[in-house]
Amino acid sequence: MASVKSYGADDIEVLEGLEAVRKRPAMYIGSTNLSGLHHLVWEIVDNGVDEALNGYGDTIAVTLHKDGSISVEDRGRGIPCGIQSKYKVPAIHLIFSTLHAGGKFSSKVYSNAGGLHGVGAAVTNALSEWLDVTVMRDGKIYHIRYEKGGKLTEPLKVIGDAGRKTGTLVRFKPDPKIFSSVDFKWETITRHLQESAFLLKKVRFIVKDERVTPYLNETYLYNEGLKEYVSALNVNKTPIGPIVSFEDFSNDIKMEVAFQYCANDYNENIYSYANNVRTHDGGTHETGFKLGITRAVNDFAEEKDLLRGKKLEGGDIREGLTAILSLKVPESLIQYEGQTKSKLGTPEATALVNNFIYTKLTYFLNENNEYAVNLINKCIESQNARIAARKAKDEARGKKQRKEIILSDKLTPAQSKDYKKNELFIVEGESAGGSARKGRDRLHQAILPLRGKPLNTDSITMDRMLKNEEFATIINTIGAGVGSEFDVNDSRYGKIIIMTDADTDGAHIQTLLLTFFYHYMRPLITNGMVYVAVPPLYRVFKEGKEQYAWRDNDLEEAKAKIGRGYEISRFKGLGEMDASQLWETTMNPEHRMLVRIRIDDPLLVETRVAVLMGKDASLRRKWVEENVDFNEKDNFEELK
Ligand code: 28G
Repeated sequence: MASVKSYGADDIEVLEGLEAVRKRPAMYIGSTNLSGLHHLVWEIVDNGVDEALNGYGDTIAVTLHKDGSISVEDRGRGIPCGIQSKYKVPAIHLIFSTLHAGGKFSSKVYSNAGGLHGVGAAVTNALSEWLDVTVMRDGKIYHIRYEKGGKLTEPLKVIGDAGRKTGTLVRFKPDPKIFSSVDFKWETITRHLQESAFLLKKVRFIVKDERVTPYLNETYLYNEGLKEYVSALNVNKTPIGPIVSFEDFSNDIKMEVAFQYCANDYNENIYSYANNVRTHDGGTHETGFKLGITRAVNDFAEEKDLLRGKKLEGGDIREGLTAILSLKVPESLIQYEGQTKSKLGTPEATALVNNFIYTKLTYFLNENNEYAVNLINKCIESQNARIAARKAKDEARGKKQRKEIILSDKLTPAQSKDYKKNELFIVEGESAGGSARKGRDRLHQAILPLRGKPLNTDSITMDRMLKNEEFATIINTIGAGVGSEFDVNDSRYGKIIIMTDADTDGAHIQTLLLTFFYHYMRPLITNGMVYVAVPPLYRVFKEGKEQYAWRDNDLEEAKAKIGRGYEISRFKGLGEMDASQLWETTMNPEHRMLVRIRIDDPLLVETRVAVLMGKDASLRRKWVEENVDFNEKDNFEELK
């Protein structure tokens, strides 16, 4: 069949562009670890999503193949394959071989601004062993192929008849020379696509994993969008009232919000987005949202005479709130604060969202009086709790002394009063607790052993949790309050380190503790103060010499270091290590490995709870294997 012209001098220039990407990949995709690897996928998916957003095609399908490649398919118009007039090469070739192709050639107003940098399909090509594109368009099937970091090996060619079908299929295999791991993570990909599906209602996302038997298969399609997102986030909670949603369009900015209140939740759970990218650190739109909601509730409550003078604070109104705020801002207006795209800076967003929420919520409260009165009573309860806590604290300060807390006799405290430097080890089992006590750094490390499994705090009230001895001890030990009264500045420890066996029971205990911290001391997590200690799996030794291995990869290295005639012991639990081994391998800041607990993905936290609390141990193991990535060096850096 007909080949579509060969390429001229421009092509060489183009290849030099991709060389730059291969030389400094992190500049384009943030890193060359798992996060960077998945970035390659988001770049391609985002193009398909853009096409769907423009109204062409309503399905995006992602498949993980056995050979380590991944394919993404859409049913849009198909990437244009004609010769581009300026560069005299097919448009499709420009898209896959020039940087910034997306911005330069497109005239679209809103863009699904992709991952961290939104750099386009050429970056994916540059960092792939090979990349194939098949396009159905104008009744034809076109194909083009690149190898070894974006070198054109099969020029654009018509390979068949498409009939009336249209769409684009991109399949690529990431280059193992670039990435520390080329193992795509099912969990990472499904969570990302599910998040996209919530934000882009009515677009169907299909994901398939052919690497495992039987194949894994998931479809995400949400006709109600953000409402369903809120509903998924609140699955394990006790909702008060319905999920409410508003949308509006003003000054070229599209604003959407969905929210719901829950009982027994002392946190505010606000997740904001700009052009379908999570704005982790909020920004002008989130500020506007908070202002609007505070104003609407206070004005309404005042008008109905429900407040007796004292106004509600924003925090009183946001306690127990789950909200998704999503803005579509035209490219010309979008601004971010700081280096990353995690904080929206667009100034006009504050007033726009403030007025949007104020107007819609005021109307809603007036139309739903019973809901409104309930909500305001809940806010007043939060307000009373806050005032009482503040008063107690002021009194304690007035006495000019830190309240001497009677510490549990289970705790072995640290000697130092330098709270920021102190570390609290919460240890699985009395016997490991004993070794930890003997082996620790007395100055800065405190040990709190746990007996058995902690209570699951996911679906119980705070009152019940407080009656639990184990948690009462933890709260008392940390000394910074609990729930809405928790104040991270009062924490007696700079690091809270969970130390369990490296098995499923250990993972379960970790989750139960993390669930507790997530619900009742969330600032500890958002401030990066909660860690999981990773004990080694193996000891490789020969008379006088020993090496530890934390993962299977390390084992080979350890064997090599010890040399011939080594012996290996496998640690099944912390209890098998004596005090000095435990210190050396797991507690000593010089050698230990810690995983800092982050909550990047709200849904992941909620589903993790569901998966890990469930009865299915294999699901649990799979989750731990996928999400606690022992190959991710960045999990461990600066975490000594
Ligand atoms: C399957 C995985 C990834 C895509 C399209 C469709 C068009 C397109 C893509 O245009 C820029 C804009 C117009 C020349 C646009 C088709 C207009 C008309 C498109 C994808 C330059 C590129 N017909 N579908 N790009 N054009 N899907 N999926 O990448 O002026 S990328």
